[in-house]
Amino acid sequence: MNLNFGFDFDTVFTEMMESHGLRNVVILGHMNPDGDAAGCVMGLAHYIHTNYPEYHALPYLADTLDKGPKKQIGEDGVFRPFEVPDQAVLERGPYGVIVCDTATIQRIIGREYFENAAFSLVIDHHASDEGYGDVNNTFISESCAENIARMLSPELLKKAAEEPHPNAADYLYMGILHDTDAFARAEVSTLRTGAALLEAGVDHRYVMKSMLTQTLQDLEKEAMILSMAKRVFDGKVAYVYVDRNTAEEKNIGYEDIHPISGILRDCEDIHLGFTMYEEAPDIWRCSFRSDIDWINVNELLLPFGGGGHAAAAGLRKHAEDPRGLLQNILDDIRRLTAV
Ligand SMILES: [Mn+2]
Repeated sequence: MNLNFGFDFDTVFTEMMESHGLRNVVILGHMNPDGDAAGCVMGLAHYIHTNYPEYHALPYLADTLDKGPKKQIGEDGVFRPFEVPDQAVLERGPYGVIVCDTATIQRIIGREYFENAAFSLVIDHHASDEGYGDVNNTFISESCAENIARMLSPELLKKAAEEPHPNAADYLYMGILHDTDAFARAEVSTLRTGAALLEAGVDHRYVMKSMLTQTLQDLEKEAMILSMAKRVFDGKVAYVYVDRNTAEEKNIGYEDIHPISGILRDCEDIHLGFTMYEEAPDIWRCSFRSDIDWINVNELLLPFGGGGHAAAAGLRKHAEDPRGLLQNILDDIRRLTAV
């Protein structure tokens, strides 16, 4: 079965390394990495480590990573991606960089490594990707890990899947699980790629452990936050607004807020769920999840300086008048949907 879509990672990668005389490659993802970003970075690092021993892969991730993926990476027998890449290695000469799952240069964690690289390869799945990098392969899909799994050599991926868990195949499968909510959102290609990874040796139950991380206390906090939801436009839209005072008083961190917009959107009677969270004084992080045929949230947020995917997008904004920002967003929702 050929799952490739015309971009052959092995050819592009070896050409990038050989034509620039590179031996080291730094692999990066986006800030506050989710399972997909982490799965892509770690999956590629293991794939290169197993199949290209002549090259040195240096994965680097922010340690503000979600709890489940962080646990899986804690079991990694090869890489310590939360430590900055070995300077001694990088100072030996020019190196290449691969950036995964990151739509804009601004969102790269380890941006200085991207800027100082001799060559950059960007692999992404966001509609809002800027098209940066020397080679940019952006293909809109449910998860970046699916794109990567499809552009790798099936034989070499199989070989990498024979390594102890967690290996390249486990990590790519983890990326797909996290960005599709365990295949709740999937195209034919998503299920085919998942099946190919399982056939290569991924243990579904093992990787699922990176999804199931909530304690009873987490659920109780989630219920408390959900009880703060306001509904507008006949209840079709629901949002949670948390300013600094509320966050401190109720001990609500960004990791608590992060899943809320998706939970709201997944309600049968809600088409759009979003959250506004004051991360630092006047700095607002907003997360939007929608039914794709009701509103495109990438389009909604572009005028505000945010973006992402049609059904999942975000905005981080300095706002001295957050209530005004909220009102502007609600006005645009009305304009785009005629509610
Ligand atoms: Mn992603």
